[in-house]
Amino acid sequence: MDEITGGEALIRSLELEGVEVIFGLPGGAILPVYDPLLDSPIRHILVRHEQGAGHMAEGYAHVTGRPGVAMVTSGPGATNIVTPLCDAFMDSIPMVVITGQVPTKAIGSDAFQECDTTGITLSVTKHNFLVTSAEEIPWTIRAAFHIARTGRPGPVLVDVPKDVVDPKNPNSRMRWYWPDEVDLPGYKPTVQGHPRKIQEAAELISRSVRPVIYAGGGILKARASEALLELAELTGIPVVTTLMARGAFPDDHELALGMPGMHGNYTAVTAMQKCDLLIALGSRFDDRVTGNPATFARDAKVIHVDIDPAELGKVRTPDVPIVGDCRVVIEQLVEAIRKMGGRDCQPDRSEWMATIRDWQRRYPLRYEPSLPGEDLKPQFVIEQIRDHTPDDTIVSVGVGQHQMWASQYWRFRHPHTFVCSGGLGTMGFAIPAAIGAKVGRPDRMVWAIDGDGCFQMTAQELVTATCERIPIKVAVLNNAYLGMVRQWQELFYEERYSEVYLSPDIPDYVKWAEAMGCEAMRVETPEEVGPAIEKANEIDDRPVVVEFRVDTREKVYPMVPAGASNDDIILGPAISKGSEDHD
Ligand SMILES: Cc1ncc(C[n+]2csc(CCOP(=O)(O)OP(=O)(O)O)c2C)c(N)n1
Repeated sequence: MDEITGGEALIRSLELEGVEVIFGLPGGAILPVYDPLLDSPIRHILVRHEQGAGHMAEGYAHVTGRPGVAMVTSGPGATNIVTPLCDAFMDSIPMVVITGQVPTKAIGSDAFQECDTTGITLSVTKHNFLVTSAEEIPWTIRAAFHIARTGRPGPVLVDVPKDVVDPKNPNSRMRWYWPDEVDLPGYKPTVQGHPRKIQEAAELISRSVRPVIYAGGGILKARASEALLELAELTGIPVVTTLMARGAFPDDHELALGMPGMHGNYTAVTAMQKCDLLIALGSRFDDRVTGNPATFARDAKVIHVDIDPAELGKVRTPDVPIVGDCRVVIEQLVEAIRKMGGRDCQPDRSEWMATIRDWQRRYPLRYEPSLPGEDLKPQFVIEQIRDHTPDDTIVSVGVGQHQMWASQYWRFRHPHTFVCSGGLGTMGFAIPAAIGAKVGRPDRMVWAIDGDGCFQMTAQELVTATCERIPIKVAVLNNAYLGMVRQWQELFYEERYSEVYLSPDIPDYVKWAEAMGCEAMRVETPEEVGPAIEKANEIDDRPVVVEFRVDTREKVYPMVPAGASNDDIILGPAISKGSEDHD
């Protein structure tokens, strides 16, 4: 058995876990781990801010399904990554974060760059570890990856005091071993659905005349898109895909209803309100989806499938709760329904589908196109990017109006093509997440669609992208405002615009992007949009930033105001007008 240092053991453990890339930034406490990294085949991407490392790891995990890995130093390095940890926790993204810590003996002494990292991150990680000896390292890393990727995926943090990895310290010597498996008493995620519950669910489905499948992010996490398609087609039940599930079901499928929720389309929102059975698959009844829960889907019985038992009954008591992996449970359901006669055992739902088709016809998503000489419409820009890029392009977004328009106006045909901060709603997510996604899927085209406010939060990671030759494309929708906040002030604060105006010209986005090594363009008219996108698509040796000057006044519709009932959905002028045209 060879004797090695804790630092070497840590890197070797990551290699054995199949890690191909680490996003990070070194510092004093983590130096002894950065040193053996020089001798490892693992690629390291040096970020400009630790928040970037965390979101890159998330983007990587989102598109590959493998845990993203980030490594940072103690104190400020660790606190800078708390936001991505919380983001990953809320969106169930598998991630392993390694943080340096001051030497064991200095812990608790207010040492330089000490902070209580495990304390701070306790509530935003699925689990965290403070390593206390070098021997623990292989087991801890193995356990961290196991916890991050099994059950409900999530972020796991491993805090490593400097002495247990420092070659100059005798505490770091250890005999290398690699545990075959990790046994974690009390941690045994339930994967199979209970057969009796599966049967109950199958029977309920086969009795309902107005069912809707409410597909959540868990479908993507469980790699259950194919199973979902099979269930929907077998039963003929329409599917709504939440913000976190966009891409889990193809938008061009006849059973696709699109996104529900605060900015969902009328049909998706209303079908959920009026259904008699809600089949919730890996969805968490987020308040942005339910609106006021007391009035949400009043007549519906609920089947709720989730790998995390804590989700069942959290917001709405299900009639049939099923704990299990979404893919496995859906396959079980399909089998049970087939045994009962498959399509033949489903009741006649033609009236329900006719009602849905009528809503779709009367209330499609709609915006007023700009007249010649008017400012660009952000929705138009998104449609153009959509139409000028390959079908399987990965889109990442920030948070705000542009995020909602992207979800509404993109047409998703493939799973894992929409990378979005849904739970925490983190501005500054788009660019680092796009970088991580491109590292994970270098074969795919990756566009970040960002707001001008969000862009200013993490744009410096474009320096990372240039230096590392990661050719992402960025569309900045410059509306000169913190647009989503402006929208709320306009609708709910009598147009009293408090602290939401950003200058349209400062910074100069083109110059800024060029200074970071990117190709950059500014687009102001509809005619320029398509050619600029085509040009951006052709550049593959560095990142590209296209600034689109868009209409400041444009709002996201439909909208269910926060806390209101989904029955009170506001259509907005363009959609209302469109619906009258049909009458
Ligand atoms: C880190 C962070 N701070 C504040 C917010 C609150 N917030 C939500 S959307 C938004 C405005 C985003 O503006 P911009 O990036 O320009 O996008 P737009 O809405 O104009 O498309 C703000 C401030 C947030 N989500 N995240």
